[in-house]
This record gives sequence, structure tokens and C-alpha cells, in this order.
Amino acid sequence: MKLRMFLGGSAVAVALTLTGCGGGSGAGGGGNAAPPQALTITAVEGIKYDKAELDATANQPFTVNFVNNGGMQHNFVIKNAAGTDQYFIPGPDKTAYLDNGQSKTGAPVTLAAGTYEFYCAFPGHEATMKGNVVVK
Ligand SMILES: [Cu+2]
Repeated sequence: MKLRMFLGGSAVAVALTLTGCGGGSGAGGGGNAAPPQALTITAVEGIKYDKAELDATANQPFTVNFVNNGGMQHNFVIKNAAGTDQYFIPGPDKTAYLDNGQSKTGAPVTLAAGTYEFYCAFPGHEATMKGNVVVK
């Protein structure tokens, strides 16, 4: 049988770009800037997320609202194309977690086209709590 694996966006080695929080975005060029895409993911009972894929538009900011209904501590981490942890909810790093019943929206983030792995960094959870942010 054939195993298909994601290669972590090997073709596109672009780091995550965190945008400043709430900075006044100068509307230039006569275009109307779209508001950030609002994505949501929820941790549910059984050490799982409610979805295995999040879809975002390339080169446009998006936010992730992470809801923890999983009955224990969890977090939400996105790796960059090189596989390094780069984005954390609640943050500031992968050792911070949300308690059950909490939710938090992360800072806006903008990604180039590619597939970026996300997971829960609580020890032992990655095996069942992971998926991909598909950006195109
Ligand atoms: Cu977890």
C-alpha cells in the first residue's frame, strides 16, 4: 500500500509572519482590505480536535479562535514550513495551555501558500491532536 505524506511544504520555505496587533492598517491603493479570516477549532473529549484541517487564503491575515471543550488542558500550535513551532494559542510558547472551558483568539497571522501542521503540544497529545492548515 502507498503512504502519502506531507513534506512540510518543502517547495515553499516561508516562515510564518506575525502581524502586529491592532496596528492601523493604512488603506492604500484604493482597495478595500478584507478583514482577517476568522477560523475556529475546538478541542473535544477524547484528546481530539473537532477538525483535522483548517483552510485559509494565502497572503491574507487570518485569526484562529481556539476553544477548549476537551475536559483537560490543551493548546494549539502551528509549525512553519520548516517544521518549527511558530504560532501558539494561548501562547507565548508551547508550554502554555488553556484550561477546559476556556477559549482564546490568537494574533492575526499571514501565511504563504502551503500546508502547515498544527498540533496540541501538551505532552502525549500530538498523536491524536494534529492536522493541517491548508493555505492556498
Ligand atoms: Cu491537548
